[in-house]
Amino acid sequence: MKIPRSHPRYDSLVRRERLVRAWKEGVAVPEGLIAHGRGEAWDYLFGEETSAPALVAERAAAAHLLAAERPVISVNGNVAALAAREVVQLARAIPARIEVNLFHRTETRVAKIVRILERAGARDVLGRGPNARIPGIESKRALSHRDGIFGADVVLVPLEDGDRAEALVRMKKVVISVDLNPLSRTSQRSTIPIVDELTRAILNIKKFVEELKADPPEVARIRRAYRRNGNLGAVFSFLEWRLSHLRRGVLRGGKRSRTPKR
Ligand code: PTJ
Repeated sequence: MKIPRSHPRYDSLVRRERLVRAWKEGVAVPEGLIAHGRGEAWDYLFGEETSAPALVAERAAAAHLLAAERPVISVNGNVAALAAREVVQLARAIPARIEVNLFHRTETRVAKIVRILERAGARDVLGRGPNARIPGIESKRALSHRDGIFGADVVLVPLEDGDRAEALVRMKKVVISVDLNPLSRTSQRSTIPIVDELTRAILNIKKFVEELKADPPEVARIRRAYRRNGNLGAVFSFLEWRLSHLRRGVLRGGKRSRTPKR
């Protein structure tokens, strides 16, 4: 489908089309479309823009990824559909390894996603032939690589399920999640929850990685200063502010800035 550039919600519609195409090609699962809808609903409430608290978390994530000894980025079907190129560029900037890790795992899907990442410029993508299991997970998400997620000290897990986020935290890893739902188990359990849309979050983290690369004292300062509970609290305060702002706008029948555009 051709989406006119002038459409007020162009970016959101493009993301939808990408996911539908990925589903048709067997890259994303139908459950991924449902997950995306849930994410969209939250993004609508946030005004489809990165909030100030999300930026703070993204900067902290960049600092942790730069300070890591074995940083790894986990990729699933939705992430490959929406942000393959951005993930590969981020991995290169850090530098970090990429591992394909799926909830609805089939070897065919793993191979397809590895190919997408390779076409986007990645090398040595992990995922095929896993050689370790994350303890305490029943699902196929437990399958992992010693050189990848299993052995990592810092893991970026966009669009995660709560079980694995929890299991990775139990393994004493720094778990950075990207999930628009601040109430999800993933956001509640991860070390650095980023409540922002996937593509925006990855681009912002990359920008911060590039800025901070030459400034190790600032990297150390950011890591010391970041407080997850305070940050998540600020996300909820922002939501409260947004809702009261929207309520006033709706009751006045007036402008509702930065949201519902249709
Ligand atoms: O490719 P697979 O087999 O690994 O499966 C991937 C899905 C996404 C189906 C799987 O990980 C899953 O079931 O995820 P959940 O438990 O539904 O969680 C997905 C979370 O991501 C939800 O809390 C959504 O709000 C959030 N989300 C969805 N789309 C986005 C998002 N967050 C940020 N950006 C998005 N674009």
